[in-house]
Order: sequence, then structure tokens, then C-alpha cells
Amino acid sequence: MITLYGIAHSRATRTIWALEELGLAWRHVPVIQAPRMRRMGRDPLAADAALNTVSPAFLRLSPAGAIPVIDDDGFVLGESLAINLYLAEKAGGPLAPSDAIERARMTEVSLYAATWIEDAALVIDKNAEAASPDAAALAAAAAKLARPLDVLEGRLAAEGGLVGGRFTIADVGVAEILRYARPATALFDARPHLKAWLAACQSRPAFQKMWALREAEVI
Ligand SMILES: N[C@@H](CCC(=O)N[C@@H](CS)C(=O)NCC(=O)O)C(=O)O
Repeated sequence: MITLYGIAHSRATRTIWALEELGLAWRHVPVIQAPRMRRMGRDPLAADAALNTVSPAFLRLSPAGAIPVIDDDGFVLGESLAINLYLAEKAGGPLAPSDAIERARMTEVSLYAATWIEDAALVIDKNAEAASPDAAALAAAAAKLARPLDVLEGRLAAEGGLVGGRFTIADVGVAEILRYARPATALFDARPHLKAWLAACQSRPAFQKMWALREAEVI
């Protein structure tokens, strides 16, 4: 049985979505982010604090102190995109790489999204929720995203998918990274293949199930 550590208001969405896509049995241990607790005025090191990313028990499991983490019968793994690639290979089927080239392509696009897209996309996400959005930061983030989003748009237009012309585990991670940028609608209106691809990803039953779990989550 796979145990997933991490609340659904975190990058654990990627793992929950993947687990649901792959039909793997899992149980949920909702570890909360310590910074989120502090923002809510709760002390993460208090004796009665909920399990969180600075709890000694969690740090013993994962010294990185970040969620998500999985424990698959004693195999402990962090980093959401690595977790998802592992889960897909474990489950097999069309979401998994069929050979070394597909594995490399999935790794490539996952790392591309994590290193070239995620930070700027998070700026958009944070500002979308802010009482006074930072217009300069938003413009800089949109400018930084132009080339990487063009790269994905080109790949989708040419190949009909990110890897292998089909929905794979790489789509889960990349779609969840791009979700942070979604409030910047002009970025997607200018890239119709990317916009349609993200909508198709988010219409999948496994995404919807993950989203319902997240919406129902009490933090
Ligand atoms: N690259 C990591 C990032 C993990 C990460 O930053 N997780 C955040 C929540 S989304 C976290 O655990 N923050 C807790 C903390 O900073 O104490 C991944 O994709 O898994």
C-alpha cells in the first residue's frame, strides 16, 4: 500500500492526480506546510501541532521537510515529479514510458516545466489571490514564460501531446505547474494548443476527483 504524505493544498495534487489516473491503492497522511501554519497563527512546533513539514516525525521520514512524499512499503521518495514517474513505471500502461527514449522525453519535459516555468507561474498564482496584485511582477513573470510556453505550444501543435502523442504521466506534472499560470488568460489565449491541452487535462475524471478532494479539505 502506498502512503502519501502531504495535504491537497500543495504540490501533492500532482501525486493524488497520478495515483487516481493509475488506479493505485493509497492512503493519505495530511502533512501540512509549516509556513502555512505560521501564516494562520499556529505554532508548527507546539506539542499539539498537527503533523507538518517541521515535525520531528516527518523530518525523520523525509529530511528535506517538503511535501509530497510517498512511502511504498518502505521505499520513501520525495519530489513530486520523480514520484509520479516512479508511480507510472510501477503501474505500467499508457501513462508510463514505453522505452528509454520516452522516459528521457518525460524527464526532459518535467524538468523543463519545473525549472523554466514553475517559479514564474507561481508569481501569477500568488498575485491572483493578492488583495493588491504586483503589476510589475506579473508583467515580468508573463515575459519570462513566453518562450517556455511557446516551446510547449510548438510541441503540442507538432506532436499532439507532450510525449508520444498521448496523455502520459508527464502531462500530470506539467499541467499542475501550468495551472498556477492560468489566471494570466492572455498567455493561453495566444497559444490555442496549450489552452485546449490544459482544459482536456483538467477535464479528466482523475483530475476532477483530486480537485474534489482538495476542495473538501479542511486545513
Ligand atoms: N520540488 C518539490 C517542491 C516541494 C515543495 O516546495 N513543497 C512545499 C508545499 S507545495 C512544502 O512542502 N513546503 C513546506 C515548507 O516549506 O516547510 C516538489 O515538486 O515536490
